[in-house]
Amino acid sequence: MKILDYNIKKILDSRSNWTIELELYNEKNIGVKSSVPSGKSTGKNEVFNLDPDQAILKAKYIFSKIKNKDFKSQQEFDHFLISLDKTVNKSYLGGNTILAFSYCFAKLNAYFKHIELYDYFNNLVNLKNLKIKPKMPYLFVNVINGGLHAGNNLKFQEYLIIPKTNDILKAINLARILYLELGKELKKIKGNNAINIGDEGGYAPNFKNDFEPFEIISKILKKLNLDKEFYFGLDAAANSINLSNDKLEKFYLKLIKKINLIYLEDPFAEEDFEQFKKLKLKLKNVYICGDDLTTTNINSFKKADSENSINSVIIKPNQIGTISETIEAIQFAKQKNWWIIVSHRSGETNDDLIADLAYGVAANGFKLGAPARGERVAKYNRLLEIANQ
Ligand code: 2PG
Ligand code: MG
Repeated sequence: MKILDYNIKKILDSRSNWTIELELYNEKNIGVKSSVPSGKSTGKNEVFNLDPDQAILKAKYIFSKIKNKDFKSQQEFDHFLISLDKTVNKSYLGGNTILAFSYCFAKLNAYFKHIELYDYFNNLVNLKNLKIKPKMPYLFVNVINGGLHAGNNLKFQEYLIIPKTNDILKAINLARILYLELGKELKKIKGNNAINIGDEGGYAPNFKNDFEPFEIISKILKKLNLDKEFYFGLDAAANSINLSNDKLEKFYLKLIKKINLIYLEDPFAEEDFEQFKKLKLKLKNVYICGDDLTTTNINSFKKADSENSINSVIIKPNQIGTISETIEAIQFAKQKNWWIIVSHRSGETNDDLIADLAYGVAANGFKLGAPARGERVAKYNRLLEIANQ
């Protein structure tokens, strides 16, 4: 497939920061569009993103190098971009610029092949010894925001509810029922301001302590007779928390006695592979997940594997900058039998590509924010569209 033309412009993301939106056209003048998100609690090994004005200049350069070239595969295209950049963290062309091209190439190539984007990802992820069929993930729904994503007193970043079904219509319905009831309850017990929301659409009032959000949620679920329908998860994002490992661990152990917590993301600081391992050995029934620890980077995945630190991993394409490297990381994780959680970023756009990724690679989970706000709902609605086909 040959690239014939491009167009790039600045658009707003969900935090009112500028980001980039790229259009790419092939030789048949078919065009696709992609935009890139951005994180706030970022891992130190993530790719480097350029300021959007600079990214636009670099896009012009990239286009001059790819124009009329015939690319046979996603890998060939992505590796060409990586070879143009030449840096370890994609700082010359910008992780964001490269990702926008990689996303567009995937959409264009799927279109060119007359297949759905999720099937395109499914073809990429399958290997001789790895046969995966597309499958709906469990939804990891953020209903209360804290940490860097909110202006409240919660230390921990994301209080997650996980409907126990991957029937997507049922899962979304359970999520929205809880979300709406939680809003009413918070307003009742904490006043009108309690339903102000954080970056990912979760409510963000002050709480008595860091357990209270789950206590309130559990109470509501009991009242609705839905307490058997959900698991719970927490993205601690501990890198941004000023607490000793001892205190963090005590909190997690106490929390597990109170609720059915099956998922714990970034429980310790981003380089503490050893501490992750200790907790994983202690908590046999909890998925201990790396995010800032592993940054969708296969080298960090290998380190986490050799140190026995995790049994679950977050996948965010914009941590690493290309589809091909994202797929490589997923393949590694699948071969280790880790739980794979495809995830949005806290600063999002309406691009719904990651929904196709989550379904196409049969991710175990999909972390996609609250079932409210356009940039989050775009991903929920894409899953509904896929389910309806
Ligand atoms: C996380 C993410 C997304 P950010 O820590 O998992 O929820 O936050 O995009 O700010 O890194
Ligand atoms: Mg995280």
